[in-house]
Amino acid sequence: MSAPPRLAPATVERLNREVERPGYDRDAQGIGIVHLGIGAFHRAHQAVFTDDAMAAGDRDWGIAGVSLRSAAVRDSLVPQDGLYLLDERAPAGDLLRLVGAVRQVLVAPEQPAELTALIAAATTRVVTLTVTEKAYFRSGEGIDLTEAEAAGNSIYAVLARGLAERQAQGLAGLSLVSCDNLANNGAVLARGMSAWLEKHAPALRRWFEAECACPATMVDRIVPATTPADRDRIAAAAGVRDEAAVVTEPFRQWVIEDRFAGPRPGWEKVGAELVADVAPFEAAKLRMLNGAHSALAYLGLLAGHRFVHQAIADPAIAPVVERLMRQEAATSLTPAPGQDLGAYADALLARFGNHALPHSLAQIATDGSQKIPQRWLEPLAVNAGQGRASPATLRALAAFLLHVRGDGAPVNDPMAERLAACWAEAGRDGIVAAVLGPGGVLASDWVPSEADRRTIEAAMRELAGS
Ligand code: CS2
Repeated sequence: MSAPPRLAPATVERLNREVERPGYDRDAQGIGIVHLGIGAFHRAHQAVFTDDAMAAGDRDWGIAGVSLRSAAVRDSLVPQDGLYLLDERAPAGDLLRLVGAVRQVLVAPEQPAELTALIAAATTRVVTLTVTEKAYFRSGEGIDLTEAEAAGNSIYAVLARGLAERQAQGLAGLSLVSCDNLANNGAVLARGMSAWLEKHAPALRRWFEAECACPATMVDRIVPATTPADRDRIAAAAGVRDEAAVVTEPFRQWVIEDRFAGPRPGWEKVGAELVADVAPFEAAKLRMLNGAHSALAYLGLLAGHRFVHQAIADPAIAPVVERLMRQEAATSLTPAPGQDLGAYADALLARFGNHALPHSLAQIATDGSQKIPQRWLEPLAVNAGQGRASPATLRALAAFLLHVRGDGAPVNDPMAERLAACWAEAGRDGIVAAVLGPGGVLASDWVPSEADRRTIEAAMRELAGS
């Protein structure tokens, strides 16, 4: 049998019949959204909601996707004219669909002028972002301008160039929609943008604050990195070869603050929830889902597991993760009316157990220093303030500290060197204070008590087997 042809508009007719197709005339749609950070998560989440919104009748919300650094996604998507397959994997079977929403892909360092022109186009009304936690350069309540400036194509520099052009042309402002896993992601982006503009273009800062909006969002869909084996399996099932295919779970959720600067796709017609206040949903997701994920990652890697579904099946790990979700994360939250945190924990456990979707623990363990503050340290501070112990979260912290010492998988973290230096200087007796104490690398509102320090040290001894 000959190899399947490469996915492209001309080969769409070769797709097997069961693959779902975009329910709209793709060639008739203009671009309305610029997306920064066109990785797998965006392609499995916001692009799918937008694809559905266009199928439901909304027009001209095609997406121009931007990579801030690497050319890999552009190189896989452009030969396919932006088309890719989404493989929704469940124990009961797979659902394959072709997504048509992405119309253009750019690499920021290679095409700065085109990127500015796209952000400044009159037809662009929304910019969405999935750039990961570290790309915001958070520092306390603000941003670290020096670090952001050193980064070259930071989100702030890229957006500022496009916004300046819009202002110069007398165009309307934009809605800038952060879809990263940060508490108050809209406010983080707005504050960072204001700080950047205050230094680099003060008049543009006033225009930005008056004309643009940064709604907060909670995004949720588990999207493991696509593997070569996934691409082979999808080619066999679809009948065409897709170098940009994405694998995910059936579940998806998007809660969006209903505060836009102008028009937006009708995402609420296709399952998104437009609400006045995202905070209770964002906090529950960060502390329960992502908090449990990070605990599974560090405890699981130390125990020799590779995937989430294996770690959650380990009788030494599952009770810790359940306790973290139900008795530590959930107790730190103030649920919105109707928000059932017990049912949420049940649903999360079922999603973690999806063995049809192997989700690498090493992927989740990446950038822990950027994730742990909102996932673990904020709930620890709330619980400590209310006199509640958090032994499961402390055990997870012990596993994180061992991980950054190098006990398990390779450490992939912008603070890896600083954390390794803490271990070298402080050793096991001083590591808790050096990382988590006042002035420590991850200093936060939560200051470990003496009892917390002893609990973490005992857990480290136990987990390291010494
Ligand atoms: C994960 C998230 O890699 C991680 O840190 O916890 O990417 C998680 O899979 C998503 O937030 C789920 O919506």
